[in-house]
Amino acid sequence: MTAQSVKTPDAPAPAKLLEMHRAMVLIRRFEEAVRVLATAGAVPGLVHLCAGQEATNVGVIAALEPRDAIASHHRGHGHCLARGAPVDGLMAEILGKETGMCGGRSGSMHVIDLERNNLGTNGIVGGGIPLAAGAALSARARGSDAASVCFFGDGALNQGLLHECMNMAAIWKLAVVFVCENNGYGEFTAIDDVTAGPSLLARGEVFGIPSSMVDGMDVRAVHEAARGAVARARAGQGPSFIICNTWRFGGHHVGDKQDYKDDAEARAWRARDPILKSAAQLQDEGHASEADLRAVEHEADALVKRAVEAARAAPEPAPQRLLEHVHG
Ligand SMILES: Cc1ncc(C[n+]2csc(CCOP(=O)(O)OP(=O)(O)O)c2C)c(N)n1
Repeated sequence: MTAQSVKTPDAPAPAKLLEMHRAMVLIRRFEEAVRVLATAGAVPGLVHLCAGQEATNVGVIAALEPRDAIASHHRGHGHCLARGAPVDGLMAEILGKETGMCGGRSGSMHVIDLERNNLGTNGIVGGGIPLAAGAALSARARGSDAASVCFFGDGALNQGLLHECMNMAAIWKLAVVFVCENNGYGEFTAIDDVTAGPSLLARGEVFGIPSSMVDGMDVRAVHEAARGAVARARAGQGPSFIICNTWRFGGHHVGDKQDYKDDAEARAWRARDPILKSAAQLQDEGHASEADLRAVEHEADALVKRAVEAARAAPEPAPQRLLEHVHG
């Protein structure tokens, strides 16, 4: 079977499009609440928000089955939510509370949700890449057709880990989808200032990995690319590389003043808000009325409000239990 002969599954039905929209709205509202909490000093440590990047989170994860694995990065709340993490548990985890998904031990950057095959958010740039490659190798050994996805930022394009894992995944035809969420910056530095070579896609092409670039502000475009890549992975055709061009609406972390960003460019990206685009498409196509879309927002607001209240009221892990789960 050639790489071209795997058919991309059919386009999503209206119910799925609405589900993807709902997931993006939930992420946006969740991140806004985290921003407010972090600004008020309620979140221990640095927190990196993914508002603006919802289409890349949701478009890819909506192409997966429960048996597939994901590995996220430091800007990973959206991946967790898109994968079905409980809103209450995630919020409490970010606030370091005992009721959090990981008992308040992981915080924002190391949330692990094995129940949903989420190998975790990750504070190491590129750290999720070998985890996803390992999950694909494990699936092969178990005779499963499960695929795995690693998400990473453009900053990871220059990490040795990526190149090593791409090479190995290509040689062994591992069922991995490498997803770069290219938001143009690594911390406070524009990607063009630190990235050599004529083309970002060449990072995958040099290993013979089918590589494509999509509009990361368009959930449907991302979803289509991901469906194709997952289909290839399941068919035993090996890895794919997708670069989603996107934009983080906020700073590198909450509190970053973003002096390094050009205002006009930021405005232009904001005008391409993936949620506004999805809402307009759903309305134009008659899949959702304005009232339906409003209801989606209210539902997200209610979930997030409840999660914030519960997380704020929850206890911190008791000091005498802090050494639980520590191995060594
Ligand atoms: C191996 C490693 N090097 C450096 C850092 C410090 N660091 C944290 S986030 C970051 C930038 C990452 O940029 P990118 O991958 O583009 O993701 P973005 O923050 O833009 O989403 C850096 C350098 C780190 N956490 N891990």
